[in-house]
Amino acid sequence: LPKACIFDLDGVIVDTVPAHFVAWKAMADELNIPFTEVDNEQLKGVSRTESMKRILAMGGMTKSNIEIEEMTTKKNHIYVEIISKMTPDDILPGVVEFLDLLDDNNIAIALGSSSKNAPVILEAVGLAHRFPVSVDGNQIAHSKPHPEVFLLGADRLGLSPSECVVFEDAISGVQAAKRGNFKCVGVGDSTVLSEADVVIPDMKNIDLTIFDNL
Ligand code: B16
Ligand code: MG
Repeated sequence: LPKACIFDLDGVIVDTVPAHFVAWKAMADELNIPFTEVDNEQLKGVSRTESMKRILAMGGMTKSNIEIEEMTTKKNHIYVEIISKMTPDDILPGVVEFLDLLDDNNIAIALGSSSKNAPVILEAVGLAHRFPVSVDGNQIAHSKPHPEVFLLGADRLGLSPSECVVFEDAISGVQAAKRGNFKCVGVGDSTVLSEADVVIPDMKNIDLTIFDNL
């Protein structure tokens, strides 16, 4: 068994992926850049500024840093408006049961999210106390696929990457885990997350056998 599990937030613990998509879609529409849920896969796990740059690149556009800052601020207002209504009902199915199972087996729990909104979201859904080690977008210089967020998490746990398993729903997050020498469970579509060591469709009904194939 691993000594710890490090969880991504958006798309693994809470159902915020649709909210990010709606907010980015509003920005893309303003710029007349076509933007679909398939395009959105490329933004998952990626920082706010880098996400904006990727949308502009999809439309073959460039903007000044000031304009990018204005657009990301606007996107975040739309996003925060949606997440301000979050409750424990927005925790993804199976998550609480799996956290309980890890606790029962003395496997440590940490958060590794690119999101600067992570602390607010954890409070809103009532899970802040479940993540004594919590690394988020406010504490890192490099967003996924850079491994910094997970390496900092392992460091705070006092563990090496090989003792931790990362749970991720994003291509960039799986890449970050692998680059940091972590084992990685992909949560979602196995064709999208093919670089993960094992892929599960969602967090429902997971037990400790998930670690058997890592
Ligand atoms: P924010 P995760 C990531 O969170 C999201 O997947 C990604 O869509 C978002 O752009 C990024 O956080 C930054 O979020 O704008 O709230 O700072 O999946 O790493 O938990
Ligand atoms: Mg995610």
